[in-house]
Amino acid sequence: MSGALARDAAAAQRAALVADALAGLSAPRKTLPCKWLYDAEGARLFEAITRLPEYYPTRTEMRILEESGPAIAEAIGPGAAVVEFGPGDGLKAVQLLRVLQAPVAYLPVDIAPEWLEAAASRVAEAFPGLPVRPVVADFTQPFALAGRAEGSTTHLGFFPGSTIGNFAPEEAVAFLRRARLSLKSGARLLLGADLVKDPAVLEAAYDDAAGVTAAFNLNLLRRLNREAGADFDLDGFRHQAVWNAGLERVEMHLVAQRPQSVRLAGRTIRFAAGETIHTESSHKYRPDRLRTLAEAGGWREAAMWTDPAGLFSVWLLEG
Ligand code: AVJ
Repeated sequence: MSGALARDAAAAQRAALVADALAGLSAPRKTLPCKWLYDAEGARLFEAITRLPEYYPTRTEMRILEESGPAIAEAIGPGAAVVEFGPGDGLKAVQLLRVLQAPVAYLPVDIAPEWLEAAASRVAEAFPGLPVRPVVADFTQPFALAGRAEGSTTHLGFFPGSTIGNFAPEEAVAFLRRARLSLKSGARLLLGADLVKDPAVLEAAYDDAAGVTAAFNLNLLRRLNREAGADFDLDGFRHQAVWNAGLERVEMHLVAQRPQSVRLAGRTIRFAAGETIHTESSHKYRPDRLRTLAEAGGWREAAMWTDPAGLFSVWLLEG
């Protein structure tokens, strides 16, 4: 991107952050969209989270892709063009492409060009002959893929990590519908979904002993101070992860430790002691529930793989 374009994009992003923060922090139950957790420092902290002993999803999903690799490859068949939604560091794509039979292209989709770059170069390095075509798009909105990739039989959507769990159920259905349209007819979707389990295991995964997840959550306030001109006192808030049994999700909150006022974009936001900002929901699924969600989104189950302990699931859906 040219300097001017990059500056425009950064300014637009800051304006969107301020608008989201004002809306979320004026609501009766304060909230901030979890997508803002991922600035450069947030992305670095998330990578550190994926290596924590308590955070089982990343390594469990990688293990499923590895150990069920032959079955997954068999179910998918040769000639797939892999379209990954939110590729992160590209490591999961490398693992998937390693097991697939003769994949024909890799199309990472993300709103942030600098992230696409990281995933694209990692995959290009691991598979020198494979066409890699990054797509800059917000996959929480409808987007179009230009034509069908290089002689592929079909597009294979890839949405790992249980990122789908950050959506409320109705948003997840909307995402699944849009994904089906974007991927076009005959598409399939390989979807990672974290499973309901012992709340103690879940809460530890989102509140680790080393405090990395706490730092990840609190970094959102640091970002608001830097990019939205806010004056949050970081010592005034504490990280909290709670299992919401009714909604079957882990919620991250930032809890005000005492009454306080914060300035943000010319407004004053007041906090009572103990009041929280809800910063993320991570929904966990029972297989039946995921099936119902997939069907509401226009997909049906072709196959499902899990690890021996039943912690995490990988689904192959067909449109
Ligand atoms: C990247 C959305 C899958 O919900 O488990 C990790 C993000 N938040 N620890 C998740 C996250 C706190 C993660 N996802």
